Amino acid sequence: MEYLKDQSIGMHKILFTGLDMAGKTSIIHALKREFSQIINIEPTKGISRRIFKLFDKDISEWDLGGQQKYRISYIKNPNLYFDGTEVAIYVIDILNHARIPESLSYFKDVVYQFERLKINPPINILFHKCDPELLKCKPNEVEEIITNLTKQIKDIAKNNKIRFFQTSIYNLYSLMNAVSEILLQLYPKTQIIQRSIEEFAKKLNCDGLMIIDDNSLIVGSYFENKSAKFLLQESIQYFLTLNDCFLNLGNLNEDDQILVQKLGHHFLFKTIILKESSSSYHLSIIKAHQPYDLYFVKKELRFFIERFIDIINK
Ligand SMILES: Nc1nc2c(ncn2[C@@H]2O[C@H](COP(=O)(O)OP(=O)(O)OP(=O)(O)O)[C@@H](O)[C@H]2O)c(=O)[nH]1
Ligand SMILES: [Mg+2]
Repeated sequence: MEYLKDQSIGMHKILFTGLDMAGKTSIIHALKREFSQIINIEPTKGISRRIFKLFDKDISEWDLGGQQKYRISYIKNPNLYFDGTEVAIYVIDILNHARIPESLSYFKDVVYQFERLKINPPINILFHKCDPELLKCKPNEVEEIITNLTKQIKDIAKNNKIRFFQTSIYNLYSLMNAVSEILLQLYPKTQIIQRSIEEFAKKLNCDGLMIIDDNSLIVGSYFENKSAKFLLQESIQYFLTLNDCFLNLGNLNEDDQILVQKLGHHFLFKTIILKESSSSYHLSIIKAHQPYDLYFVKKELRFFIERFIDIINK
């Protein structure tokens, strides 16, 4: 375990914690779009750690298995597990009413460990398993649970910076949105990036544009109106999975793109691979008018992405 700790030096440490069965590992798999792994998911034994890049920074993601025996050992050795946390993500299964008191009690323990270690990471609560079907059938019930929980969590967290999100693995966008907002807090350049995305979207005269990285994180977006926002958010997971499906069938060609005409809009989905860093970014664009412009934006897209990388690396 000391070995793991030493390796994390110089990286941003993100901690996923919560009770067993809350859905932590499923969230991580969903963001990697490893849906087949979710079906056969096993409880995490101890901790599972992964290192990935967000822009030019290494993120060390710690997924703490939530079974009671592990929770006891984390609390006994807080400096081994909680120390160095820069961002905490606490996952609560809102479907399991019976275990909510237990989850709040463990949350209290976690907050106490941060205090003991004299660290003050922003805490992000995921009210998880807010499945689309559930929100449709029982919106009031869900709202009541969440309002109650929010109040109790704020009481426990006292002065900690805390944010709340509603998520479900059945709504990939909810995870992409939550985890990107959480991680982008680490990047002071986010606002500059956002401005350059807005400028580019206006130049293309499009109604909406989203840029997504390899880990399904939204690095920036622009929406001209509510309907463009809704359509891009609802369709993004299908574009990403369709793109994965084609990647499994063969290598990506520079000219490859997915174009869809539906609901009076034109959608363009394109992956740009940066050879220098071997990372890739996905662009999703929606446009209601002059759709044929989309066929001629290849050069502009590449130019924009290169500029965007320059901003990140400066
Ligand atoms: N309905 C619903 N079920 C989910 C969701 N996310 C995860 N699950 C299910 O919740 C169960 C537990 O998921 P895990 O990801 O293993 O939970 P965990 O928090 O990693 O559990 P530990 O590793 O034991 O700490 C699995 O059966 C998942 O299919 C969700 O958004 N909605
Ligand atoms: Mg797990």
